[in-house]
Amino acid sequence: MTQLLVTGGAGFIGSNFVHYVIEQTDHHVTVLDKLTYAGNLASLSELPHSRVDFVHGDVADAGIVEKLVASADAVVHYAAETHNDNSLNDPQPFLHTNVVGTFTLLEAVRKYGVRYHHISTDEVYGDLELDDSGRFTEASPYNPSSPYSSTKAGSDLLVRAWMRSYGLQATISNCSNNYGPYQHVEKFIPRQITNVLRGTRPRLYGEGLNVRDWIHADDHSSAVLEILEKGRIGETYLIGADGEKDNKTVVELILTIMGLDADAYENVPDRTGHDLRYAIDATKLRDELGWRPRYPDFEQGLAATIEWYRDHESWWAPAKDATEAFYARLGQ
Ligand code: NAD
Ligand code: TDX
Repeated sequence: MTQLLVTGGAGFIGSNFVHYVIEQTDHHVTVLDKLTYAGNLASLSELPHSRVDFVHGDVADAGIVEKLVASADAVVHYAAETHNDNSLNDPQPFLHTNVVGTFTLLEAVRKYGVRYHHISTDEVYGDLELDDSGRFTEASPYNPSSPYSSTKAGSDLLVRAWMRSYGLQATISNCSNNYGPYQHVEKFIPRQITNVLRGTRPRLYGEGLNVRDWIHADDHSSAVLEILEKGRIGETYLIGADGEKDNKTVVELILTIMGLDADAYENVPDRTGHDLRYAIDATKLRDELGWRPRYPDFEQGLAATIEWYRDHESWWAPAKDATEAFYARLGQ
């Protein structure tokens, strides 16, 4: 049996990964999570206690991290501050968790010689023009735009340097925008779904022409497990499922699926420095590891996600008022 240490396992993608690992393998998982506003223990509550341990702590706390890494066979590092709008408002926690937290983990992994997988984002590559037919590849230059993406880029570069300088047994993945259950209501898709459930109109930044490349969180999890098990040490893999959509189309789909007029949304002021388009070329992952997404149909996945939020109001309602108060202060 493999002992996995999953940081940030009470967050959106981390908790989906823990569910996936428990269903698909016989591994034991220890979750290390600080339970910031984005962490929610309820996302793990249905999992068997015999297979999942929870440790409340900061990934930048070397004492806790060393103890947990020493008894792990592999570490998958999801913990991060993740919301661009928050990073524009207050970048400090992004530096602490994304940069110092990753550094702390890398030092422990180096000390105990443990296999490490680093979770990152396509945002490290900056953005593409709307009329550009190109997509990001593993060879794209780093060019992050926001405090969030620059700290993620910094953490990736730390991993690369630790691999080269200290021979760390590591891999990196950079994934596109995820959707699915357990995503915080501050993020685009859950915000609009829960707005509609509350009788409020969805909020589209600017004209809604910006493009995101959507992937179901379960497809992200299957790719990460594949890389952990079969990926070549020292390599970076891009993860994406050919799910490009502009934001206006996504809002219109949500409204239509929920039985409202497609234009029943508000245009609000745009995000500062708003990245135009992200798009992933996942050829390396597909060709080398034979990975394929299991949820390639975005509309179907979106409809299932809407149902999940409809059925789990007790999961999201506690965060909704504070989130909307934050956006109201920004005029968004
Ligand atoms: P999230 O904000 O939902 O969850 C982050 C989790 O990390 C929370 O449980 C939080 O409590 C925990 N955390 C924060 N600071 C911590 C600290 N100092 N110590 C320990 N735990 C801490 O994030 P998410 O959307 O699930 O993203 C997870 C990872 O995936 C991040 O590294 C992010 O950069 C990456 N990623 C996200 C997306 C996306 O679309 N959401 C896409 C690509 C990559
Ligand atoms: O109310 C909104 N209205 C709106 O139009 C919100 C919250 C967002 N948007 C737009 C901004 C983006 O173009 O929707 C798009 C998606 O926004 P977010 O959900 O904030 O995601 P994004 O900024 O694209 O970043 C996400 O994907 C990459 C994650 O939050 C990151 O953690 C990940 O690295």
